[in-house]
Amino acid sequence: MSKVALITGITGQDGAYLAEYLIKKGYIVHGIKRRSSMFNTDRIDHLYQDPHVENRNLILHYGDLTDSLNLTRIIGEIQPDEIYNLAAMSHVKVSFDTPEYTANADGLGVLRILEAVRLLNLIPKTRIYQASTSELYGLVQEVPQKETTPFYPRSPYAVAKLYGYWITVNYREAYKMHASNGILFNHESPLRGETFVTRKVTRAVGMQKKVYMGNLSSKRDWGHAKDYVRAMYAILQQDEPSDYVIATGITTTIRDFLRMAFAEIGVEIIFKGENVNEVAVLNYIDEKVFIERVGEVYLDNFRKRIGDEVVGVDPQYFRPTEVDLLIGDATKARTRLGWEPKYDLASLIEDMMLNDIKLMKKESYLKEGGYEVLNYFE
Ligand code: NDP
Ligand code: GDR
Repeated sequence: MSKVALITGITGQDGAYLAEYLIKKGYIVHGIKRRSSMFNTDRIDHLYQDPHVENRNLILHYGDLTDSLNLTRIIGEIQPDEIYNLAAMSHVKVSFDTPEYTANADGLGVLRILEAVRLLNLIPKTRIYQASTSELYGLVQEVPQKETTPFYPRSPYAVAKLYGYWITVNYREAYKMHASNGILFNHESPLRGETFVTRKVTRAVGMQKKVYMGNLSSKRDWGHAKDYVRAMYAILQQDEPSDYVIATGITTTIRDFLRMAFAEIGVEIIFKGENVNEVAVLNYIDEKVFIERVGEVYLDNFRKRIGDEVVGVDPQYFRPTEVDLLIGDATKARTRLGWEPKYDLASLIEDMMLNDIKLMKKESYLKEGGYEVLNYFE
């Protein structure tokens, strides 16, 4: 008998990787997707199966974390062995604009899942993974951050996630639920949403004449989402539920991420100025690397840009309260789960850049009716 998993947030970055990972392990995967006026399943279209296919291993349900009746019905119908609660309004900056909705989805949404499992008498059967976050550490009280580090959330998103974290712990202790938190540090991939900093940068490197950024000095511990979904699965395979930090243990500034992303196509940038007046100027092109990565056809136009400002700062991207430094200590995950990341930051950036270069070429090709566009990198 195949195990049955339910993934909320299956249309997101992590949901897509996790669905693929579980299907490969022989699971029947159910996912909750939101109704939208356009298709919103791009990330999982390669896994999609027509409802008329027999013995499907991917089944999607309409739903929303703000709708407890809907969640309870779905969980009751499918009786999952494992629930991965990944759905959330996951953008920290946007949570300052939509704080009430964020609290509802990211905070109370967790409670709705836990309560559904309890009311449906599924506690002995269903294990629950809650997508907690390094944002809980916020104004960090200890460096590096580990499971015992006190929390100090710094955004409506993080405060909502704090509720999600503690209600998961509370249900575990009160009702002996197999409910665990993965405290995951930032993880990225070619599937990362376009407005998170890493993807914004990897898309912009070739596409935009100048990209405007927020705080260039903040530091993040970035891993690859593919590695991090392996940890989610491992957490639910443990006999005892518990909470785990998942991180690489290396932290890097946004500024250095930009340098590394440009270097992927052989371009050196130099930062000048300070605060809102800081810019990065295109200083040098290693033509061999550029041709190898991007193609000779784009080189002439790119050469003309030497000396141009390619990065600027726009305060609209600053956050009212910022998280300056995150660096995680994943010793517990390493020792108990045997979890190790396979990607480092360089290989993560390479993966993202190769993918975005491919996308750019495809888009430029399509835009111009099938003719190669020489000015794409202008
Ligand atoms: P994404 O933003 O890529 O995906 C979020 C998913 O949640 C999407 O499927 C989205 O649907 C869905 N969703 C949003 N609101 C609701 C709602 N009200 N009801 C149902 N579904 C909803 O996030 P990630 O994949 O990057 O992250 C997964 C989880 O892990 C999130 O909870 C996030 O907060 C958390 N996390 C992420 C980290 C990271 O670095 N990526 C680190 C630590 C924690 P739609 O596609 O329709 O928008
Ligand atoms: P974060 O990710 O807030 O850590 O939350 P994000 O990539 O948005 O920001 C990381 C850091 O980069 C700085 N920054 C910018 N960020 C964005 N988005 N756009 C910019 O132009 C920009 N310039 C600088 C930010 O200020 C910040 O310091 C992510 C989400 O996936 C959460 O859901 C998850 O919980 C945490 O990671 C761990």
